[in-house]
Amino acid sequence: MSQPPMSKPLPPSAQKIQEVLQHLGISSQVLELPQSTRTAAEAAQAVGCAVGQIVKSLVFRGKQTHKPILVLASGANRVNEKTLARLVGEPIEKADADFVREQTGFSIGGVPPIGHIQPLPTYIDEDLLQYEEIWAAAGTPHAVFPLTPADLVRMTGGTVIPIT
Ligand code: 5CA
Repeated sequence: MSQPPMSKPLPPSAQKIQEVLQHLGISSQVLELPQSTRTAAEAAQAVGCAVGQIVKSLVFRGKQTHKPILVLASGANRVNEKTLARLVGEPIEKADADFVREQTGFSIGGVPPIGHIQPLPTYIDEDLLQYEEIWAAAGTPHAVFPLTPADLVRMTGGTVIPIT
């Protein structure tokens, strides 16, 4: 596992994402930054991109089945829960912090689009597809990685939808 020279080892959650990327054949390097990347706005500021280029990994929960749903939304967008409910086939609600950790293995602010403890049904905001490069969380609130929208679709097997 090669790191750039002089860089510190990644914390375990970020290292896991680096390894998942390598397994998937994606050459992207996870960056552990001194600045917070906990929110989309902070992540955009930290990497110097538009907030719309940040991939928010949002976990929802089916109100009836309690099944998890992962939505990968542009940092610029709010998810329309009615649209999502229609797609999922049941009313949904925003997951709480415990549910997010139980279902993904990661804490809010660092939830990545891949590498969860189980596969999650995944929906991808079509607005992310307009960018050449986007950035996603890599397991911690200080770790991110760049990727293309095509990589995001391929690595998650997610369904691209209008989310707003
Ligand atoms: N690291 C950045 C992107 S690189 C990140 O994780 N952004 S995020 O948008 O995907 O994650 C923060 C999101 O977690 C918020 O948009 C919000 O939807 C959700 N969130 C924050 N606090 C809570 C909370 N207490 N309960 C449930 N969801 C929360």
